[in-house]
Order: sequence, then structure tokens, then C-alpha cells
Amino acid sequence: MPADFTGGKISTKPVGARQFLETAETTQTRTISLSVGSLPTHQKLTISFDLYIIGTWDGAGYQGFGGDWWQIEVSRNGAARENVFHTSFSNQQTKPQHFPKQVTDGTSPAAKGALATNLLGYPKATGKFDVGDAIYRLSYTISNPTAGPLVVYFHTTTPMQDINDESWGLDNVSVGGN
Ligand SMILES: [Ca+2]
Ligand SMILES: [Ca+2]
Repeated sequence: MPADFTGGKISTKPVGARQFLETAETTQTRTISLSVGSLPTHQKLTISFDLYIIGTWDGAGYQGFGGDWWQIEVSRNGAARENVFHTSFSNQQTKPQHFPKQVTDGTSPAAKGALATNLLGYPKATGKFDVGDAIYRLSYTISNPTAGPLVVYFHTTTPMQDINDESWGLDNVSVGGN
């Protein structure tokens, strides 16, 4: 099916030199949107992707440093955005994150549920920063009973530090109905 991304840039992983789609906006809520076009009628839709959490993400933000929260939403057929999953990520052992839970459901240790850490080759900051990058392999299934264009929004929901300090990206994105 046709698909178009906006709000991202092609970046290259420090290790392995493979490319991925990195957030490019410098606004506080950095968004990459995926317009999937008109879909045939189906009962469910599964969105699968690898999420790269890069740099000094501060997690839930319960220590007074401000959290780094991230969300995936969908808009079906031009309707208002609906939450699919809203969470936070931490790359510092001293700071908890929400993932694999949502922000309403409590916290977990930093990097909980990550497929891998420090695999992409981003540098670890000195001192208390333990993880330069983390990979999360995510898959969400939504009910989508109406045909029509679908837009998927991947974005942060809290003020972030400079993009050279805290960034994120997508790889291996797929959207399929059944
Ligand atoms: Ca930080
Ligand atoms: Ca932060």
C-alpha cells in the first residue's frame, strides 16, 4: 500500500552505516507522521516498527528533571487523533521509565523491555549516563472498521533537550491489515 512519511530525515547509524528515519523537527513535540492512504475495509490493523531511543532520555520525570514521554496515535478517515500507546523512555539507570507500561500505569526500570542497548553506536555521555541508544521492537494492533485514509503519528509529548542530546528514530516500519 502507498505510504508517505513527513517530519523525518534519513540518518545513518554510527555502527553498521545503515540508514533509518530520524526525527528532524526541533519543536518540543517532534513528530513523524505516516500517511497510509485509503485502506480497504478490514477488521484490524497492525503497525510494527523498531523505535530507536537515542541520547540522554530522562524517563518518567518523577525526579524533577522533566520527563521524556513518547506517543503513537492514529487518525482514521480525517477524525481526531486517538491514543494507541503513550509511554516514556529512560537511558539512565537512576531514572525509571514507563515503558513497557503506559504513562497512566506506573513505571519500570530504565531500558526495560528493550531489544538491545548500545547497539547503534551513539556515544554514552560521561558519568551517570549508562545507555547511548536503545532499540525497542514494537507492534500495536488497532481495530479499524472503517475504510479511508489513515495517518499514524509518532511523537514526543514533553519538552525535549536539544536534538543532538535527545533524539529518536524509526526503522523497519510496516502497516498491515487483516
Ligand atoms: Ca536528558
Ligand atoms: Ca529530557
